[in-house]
Amino acid sequence: TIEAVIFDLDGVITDTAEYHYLAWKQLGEELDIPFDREFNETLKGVSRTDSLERILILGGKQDAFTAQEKEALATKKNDHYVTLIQHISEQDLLPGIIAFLDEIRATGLKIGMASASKNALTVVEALGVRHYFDDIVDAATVAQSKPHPEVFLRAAEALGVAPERCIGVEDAAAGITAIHAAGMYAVGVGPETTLHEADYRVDSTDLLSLEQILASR
Ligand code: B16
Ligand code: MG
Repeated sequence: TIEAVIFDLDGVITDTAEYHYLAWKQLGEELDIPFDREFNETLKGVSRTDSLERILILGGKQDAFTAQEKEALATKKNDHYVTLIQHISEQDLLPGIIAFLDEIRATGLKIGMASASKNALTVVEALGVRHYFDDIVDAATVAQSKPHPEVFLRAAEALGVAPERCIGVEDAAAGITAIHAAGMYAVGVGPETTLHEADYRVDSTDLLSLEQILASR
């Protein structure tokens, strides 16, 4: 029996990807490494340090900076990102998310979060949905990035629910891999092309229904 649903944040509850994109793009321009939205897709669900590394590799500059300089660059991106997310409100919730959270609550399941973002708590509070979550794992304390299962396993542990009794909801391919590696049932939100490994998939968040997910198992 399923006892908990664990959510990814960016791309499932809200679309912070656009703000991450704007912040990385500005840093990329300063470093003379321009990139487009298509490249930005490869940064979804990827941690801050790993995202910077991918951008530097794109520009052939992975060896141009010391570890300390890279840390300063990542901080610069984050400062800009934090400024951009100041404006987040309930308006930024993806369609159908409140109804889905209410349905899960009404069924008596626990709700957790497995986000790679160190800003997850700030974003969830700004969206006005903090009260739905029984626990939110601080990504700052997670060592391994998705596709590694660590963040999902930590989320299940925090809820006190065995991984095989959890459903994970993700929009990124690396996230689906992480959910499976954690031994959970994977629900994908997005196109078949990227999420073909999901156990159950919907095109968009407004189509998420716990009843249908449970029936698909
Ligand atoms: P931060 P998720 C991920 O969030 C984003 O998809 C990814 O683009 C971002 O780099 C990562 O969080 C880290 O975010 O810099 O705020 O710690 O999809 O795992 O909710
Ligand atoms: Mg995501």
